[in-house]
Amino acid sequence: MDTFVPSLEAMARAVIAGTREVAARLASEGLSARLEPRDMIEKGFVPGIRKVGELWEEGEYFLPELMASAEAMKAAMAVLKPALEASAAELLSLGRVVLGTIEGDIHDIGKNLVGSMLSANGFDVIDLGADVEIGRFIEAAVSARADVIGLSALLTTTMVNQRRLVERLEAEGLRGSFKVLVGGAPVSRAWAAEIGADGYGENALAAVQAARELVGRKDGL
Ligand code: B1M
Repeated sequence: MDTFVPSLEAMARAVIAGTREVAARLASEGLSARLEPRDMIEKGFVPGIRKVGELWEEGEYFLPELMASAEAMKAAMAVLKPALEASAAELLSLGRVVLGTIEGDIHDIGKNLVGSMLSANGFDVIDLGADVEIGRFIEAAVSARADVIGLSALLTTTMVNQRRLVERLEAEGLRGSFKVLVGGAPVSRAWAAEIGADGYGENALAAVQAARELVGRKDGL
């Protein structure tokens, strides 16, 4: 019997429609059909949630639709994450990243994607979740002897907390102990430079590339 191969467009549509069961089923059918988890995420589910953002900006979608779509995206990610991580299981750890969405900000879809991609590429990721207090990032980084602190921010009102974390590291004499990687929709390379962060990732793959460079630099390579 032929294996059913779900389309990337159907994945995007499931997120736009906010149907979590359909999104999870398509992800699982995609795995059975040996589609690459990375392709399903980047070419299927992510374009869906981006479209949702446009519909929200155009006033077509309201908070309930936004939340349903976010849940559908998460349901698909929950199915795909183990497969992404399994492909990294044989890699030696490249370094340890303490990751989270910054204080005041509950958006976690992009952060989760960054975490999954980092894990899939051989980083040890300690995910603190969303709306994480600045002090908690620092405590976790110290106790885990992290190489990188990764900060996601989706709001113009919360990206300023990325700067506060860098300042706090300086005040506590810890600035040299960790590399700070920042990202999120309102964040730019210019912002990263302005606040004295060490790295910036425009998307999840760029975050992996930046983290690699940061770990390499730290070892003096
Ligand atoms: Co919110 N929201 N939201 N929201 N939401 C945005 C961000 C917004 C741009 C929508 C808009 O108005 N156009 C807007 C922010 C405006 C601004 O600040 N300029 C907004 C707003 C206003 C709000 C509320 C204030 C709404 C309200 O309550 N009135 C509220 C905030 C609550 C809070 O945080 N305190 C809110 C709430 C929500 C939901 C809960 C409904 C839901 C989040 C669910 C969840 O995450 N669990 C939600 C959603 C889904 C969005 C949009 C539609 C989509 C965000 C998303 O998941 N994108 C968003 C509109 C948009 O972005 N166009 C919007 C997909 C994701 C894969 O992309 O997160 O950008 P992204 O991550 C990318 C890159 O940015 C990068 O890599 C990722 C993968 O490619 N990246 C990193 C991210 N983190 C990184 C870290 C790195 C490196 C790269 O290094 C560590």
